[in-house]
Amino acid sequence: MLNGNDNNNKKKLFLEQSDDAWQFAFELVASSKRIVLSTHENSDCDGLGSESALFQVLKKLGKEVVILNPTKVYEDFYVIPYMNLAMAFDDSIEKSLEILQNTDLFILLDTNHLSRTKNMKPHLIDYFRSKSMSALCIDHHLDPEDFADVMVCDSRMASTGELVFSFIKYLEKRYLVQLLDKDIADGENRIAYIVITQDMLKATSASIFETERLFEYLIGIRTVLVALLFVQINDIEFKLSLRSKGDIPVNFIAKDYGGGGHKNAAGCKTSLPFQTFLSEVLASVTSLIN
Ligand SMILES: [Mn+2]
Repeated sequence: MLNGNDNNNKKKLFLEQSDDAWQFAFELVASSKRIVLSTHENSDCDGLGSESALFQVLKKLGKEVVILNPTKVYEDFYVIPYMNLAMAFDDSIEKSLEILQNTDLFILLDTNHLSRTKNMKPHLIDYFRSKSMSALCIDHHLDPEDFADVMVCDSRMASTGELVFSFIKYLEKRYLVQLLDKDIADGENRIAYIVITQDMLKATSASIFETERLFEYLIGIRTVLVALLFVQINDIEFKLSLRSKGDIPVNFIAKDYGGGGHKNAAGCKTSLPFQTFLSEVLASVTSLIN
């Protein structure tokens, strides 16, 4: 639900989460390089857990991310990953201001009132006014104050963590769609493939194991009959995983390269030049489904 109640119509306040809401939030993230995550003073598990999750995802997307809270994280919360890296504004005001000056996007979690950012508040207002940084607020409390460019404040949710989880799922989908736009292979979108290089794995600190999850999205596309995932495993070798729907026996293609598997799920490895391998496999899959 969109309540465009700002004069310049630029601020978006959503009182219920939706793809529409997350799309605006995604656009803020996509156009920002340096991001600060924050939550309310005397932070709790919901705010800190939300920071921890977003910190990890945004880092993987290549962003420079700093967790900067109004007050110190209580040491018992250091069990939440990366909370030992959290800075407290009150403990290092000069350094904090230096960071905020160079921030593109400020994400406030688990509160929808700037007064809960305590001593950071007047500085934040200045930065928002001068448009030196954008703001995104994700929260689940009632009566949001309309201060951020995009606010997703869904009070139906029991926690901010749930909202952050939905947002991360949305980010995953959006970033994958960007890949797919380039890589859907045949005119009728019956074959979809993704190529993951060593450089991509390094840039995102992702493991080969994590790439397997991409299949869910590829084979989940309505028109796709065969999904292929090419992963570069070292300087000379590529691994190919294949999935298919219905009666399409992709294990026959894997067999051609010394691999194997089941009718609907198979795999193989090759040290052929990648472009040769790709063309051969696409030709084989095309003849298999025709
Ligand atoms: Mn909460």
